[in-house]
Amino acid sequence: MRFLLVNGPNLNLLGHREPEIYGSTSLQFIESDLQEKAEAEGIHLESFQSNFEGALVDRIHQSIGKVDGILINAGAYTHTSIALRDALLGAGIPYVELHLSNTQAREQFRHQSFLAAGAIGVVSGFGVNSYELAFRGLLTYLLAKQMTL
Ligand code: CA2
Repeated sequence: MRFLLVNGPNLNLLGHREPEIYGSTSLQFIESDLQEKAEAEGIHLESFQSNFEGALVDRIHQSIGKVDGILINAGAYTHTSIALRDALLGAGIPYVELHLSNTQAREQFRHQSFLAAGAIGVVSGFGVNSYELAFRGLLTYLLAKQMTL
């Protein structure tokens, strides 16, 4: 199976700025660590980060027919982007929304997600572990689906 990990705006700053909020682990480390864990499960994982909404939409379109599942931390676009929601639903690829922080415990404007309703599930609030938890959730979901085919 093939998975795509998508990270949205400002997540390239992880580990370099505001470690008291977002921790001290870099995105590069998160990506390579998850790639190793995916490989151990026989999953090919590709990663993509952009600060541009349209680039994220394009990357999701490019994955149609090429990946089996998507892990997405859309950053602030989670709370604003109907374009990303339409791209994910239009692609028809099962996806898990994930966040480092517990968005429900933060400002009111972070409580709304345009992506959550179409997702298999949402993982939020476990820091960098949210990435692995989301990966395990997606994998378990897709393996269970394969068994029923
Ligand atoms: O908790 C998450 O993973 C978020 O997706 C992070 C977004 C935020 O807008 C969402 O509401 C929740 C912000 C990412 C900003 O990342 C930074 C990392 C280091 C320094 C500054 C920003």
